[in-house]
Formats: sequence, structure tokens, C-alpha cells
Amino acid sequence: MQLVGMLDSPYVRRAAISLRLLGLPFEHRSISVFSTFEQFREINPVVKAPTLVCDDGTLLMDSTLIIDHAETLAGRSLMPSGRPERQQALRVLGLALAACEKTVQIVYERNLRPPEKQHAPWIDRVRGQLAAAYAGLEAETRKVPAVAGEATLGQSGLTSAVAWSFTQLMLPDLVAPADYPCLAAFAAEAERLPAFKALPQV
Ligand SMILES: N[C@@H](CCC(=O)N[C@@H](CS)C(=O)NCC(=O)O)C(=O)O
Repeated sequence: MQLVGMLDSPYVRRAAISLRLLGLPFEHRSISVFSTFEQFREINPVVKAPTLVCDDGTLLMDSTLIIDHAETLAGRSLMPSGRPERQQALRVLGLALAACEKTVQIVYERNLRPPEKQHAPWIDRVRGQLAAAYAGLEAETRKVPAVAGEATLGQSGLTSAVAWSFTQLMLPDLVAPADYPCLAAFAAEAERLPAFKALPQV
């Protein structure tokens, strides 16, 4: 199977790291939804990254759905199965995915919209949501132990670290590590794991 999309997308990266942690072999195709739009469109006319091209040619989109499929293939999950642990993981995952989404919205606003068409109230709203998502994630990260290894990281830890690294790459002026010290330290530890190093965002 092939995973299509650039690793500077947090969605592509979380899918790629998940596939690797689940032990599923895949070919990663670094094709951009922007600079190589036409090439991407030939693979998937919807042009969404990540796209998973399954072995039978079926195209899957959306990182969460791709990970769901990967977990079915692998016969195991990166989410905890116990009810309180799973609820907690879902809470963290929601915050991390919101942080990714709000970062992407600001990046698109800055990079794709002409300056004269940018709408300050909208950007302020999204910035506030981004800060709230990271405040929540910082509070949740304070409760969890340090990254012990790939086997125990789990989907919520994986996605939190990927989200943090992505925002630091794209919006270092907006989200300061000093304001989120637990999360910054957690992500730095995760980035030292083999799966993260094998699938770097840049
Ligand atoms: N919820 C989706 C979000 C995916 C997403 O927005 N990907 C971006 C790249 S970071 C994309 O495909 N952008 C191109 C577009 O939407 O036109 C997921 O989890 O995969």
C-alpha cells in the first residue's frame, strides 16, 4: 500500500508513524497537494493528504480513517482499550487534532490568501482556539509520564507530539515552548524515537 502526502502535514505524518508503529509495510510517496497538485490529482481527484492507496486500489482519506483501517489490518490498536484510559486518550487526541486544524487554518490564511483579503477577526478567533487547544494539551501532558518508548506512546501521545512539532515548524512566532513546557519536553522526547526520526517532518 502507498501513503501519499508530504510529512510536513501533521495528518500525513501521524498516519505514517502509526503505520510504522503497527508494523505495516508501506511505500511513502512525497507528493504535495500544492506544488504538485496535478500529480496528486491523478492519484486522488479529491487531492487530500494523506491518501492511502490500498493494495486493491481503494483510496482512503482522512488520517483517522486511515489509522482505523491500518489498525484493522494489524489486528491491534494504538488506542487503550480500558474505558477511562480510552476516554482520556480521546480527550487528548481531540485537543491535538484541534491544534493541527487551527495551525493549518492560520498557515492557509497567511500563505494562500492575499494580505488585503485577510480578515483580522477571523485570524484572532483561530489564534485563540489554537492557544486554548495547546493550554488543554499542556494540562493533559502534565498528567502523563515521560515518553517511555514506542511501545507505550499510543495514538494520543503520538499525535500530540506530531501536532506540537508541526506548529513549531509553521508558527514559531505564535506558540512559545516556554508557555507549554511539559508538552515541549514530551514532543522533544518523542522526536528522538526511531519512528519519528525515520519519518521527519522536514
Ligand atoms: N481531517 C483530515 C485533514 C487533512 C488535511 O486537511 N490535509 C491537508 C494537508 S495538511 C490537505 O489535504 N489540504 C489540501 C486541501 O484541503 O485542499 C485528516 O485528518 O487527514
